[in-house]
Amino acid sequence: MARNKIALIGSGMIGGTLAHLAGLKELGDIVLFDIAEGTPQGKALDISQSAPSEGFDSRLSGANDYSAIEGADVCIVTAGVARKPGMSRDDLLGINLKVMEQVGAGIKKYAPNAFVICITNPLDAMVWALQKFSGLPKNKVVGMAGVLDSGRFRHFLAEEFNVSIEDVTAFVLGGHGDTMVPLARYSTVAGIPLPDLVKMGWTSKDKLEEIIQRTRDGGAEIVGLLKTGSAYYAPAASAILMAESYLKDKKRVLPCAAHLSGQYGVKDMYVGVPCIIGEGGVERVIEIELNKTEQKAFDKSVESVAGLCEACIGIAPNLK
Ligand code: A3D
Repeated sequence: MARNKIALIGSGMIGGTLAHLAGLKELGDIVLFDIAEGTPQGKALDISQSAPSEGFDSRLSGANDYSAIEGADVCIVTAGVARKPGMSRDDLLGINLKVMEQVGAGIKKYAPNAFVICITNPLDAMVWALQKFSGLPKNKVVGMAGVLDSGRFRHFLAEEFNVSIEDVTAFVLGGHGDTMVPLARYSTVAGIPLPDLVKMGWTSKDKLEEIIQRTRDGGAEIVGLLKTGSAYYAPAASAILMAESYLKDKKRVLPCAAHLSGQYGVKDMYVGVPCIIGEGGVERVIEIELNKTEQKAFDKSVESVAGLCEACIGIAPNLK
């Protein structure tokens, strides 16, 4: 049986971490691609040399030519520029849109049957542009953000309640970061919703608000600490979870930036919603009923994503 092939487009901080995790989990053979000469080759060699200690048999290689990704089952895209202190995700739009055009052409030519996970920021607009540039089916192109945002939320909640991270679930909707919509009533500790935990005196409403705001600002907090780049361990782990669900047809229910064609009243945009990820890619978008406050926050988030897509069309009119 042939091994799966995983192509990592962009071999920077997240790309390298993705390669390491994909190797550790033996998800398949791994190709690192980048325009920077030597970077993907160097990382592939370094990680290959960790295999004897870790005991994995994935084959890793690095390349500067798109032909190396030929026949990939999964492509994870991190190519582009990351945030520096003081930059918003949206500041990256112009530069990274051009990168998505090249990446989309490369995937279209060499890996048209792949499941594509985009991580490049500003996420919701870049994944939308990448689907259009690549021409791949909409259910096979998805953005990673919700798994990371909900992961951050879960981490802060587990700390607040002093319980295992495994027993904390979190539900987030909407765009990545600032306009993320956490749904407290669907976020739980072992099935007990957060509003009930407030009633039970486990935390206060104010503290919960503080945690939600810290989750929204989670990326900026790390950018501020690192000073030279943005988060990479948790973003990589989040995308690997999505890739694994596809490759193993696990049908995990994960919050992803998925293409909406009417769900939640949104048409032809990528927004964070709960999805089932299996062998068919995004097999189902789960539509839940929102209350008034949640709907308002979701609409605001959609509005901000729409603004980014408009800005993309301003730069690349062929996206329309
Ligand atoms: P970084 O370490 O700079 O890696 C980016 C890599 O892309 C570099 O190695 C570049 O050489 C390469 N690159 C640049 N242009 C091209 C091109 N045209 N073709 C191929 N490769 C190219 O960044 P990173 O790995 O830390 O972050 C990558 C992206 O992920 C950035 O846009 C971040 O903003 C984004 N990011 C998203 C999240 C989400 O949750 C959505 C979280 C963290 C980072």
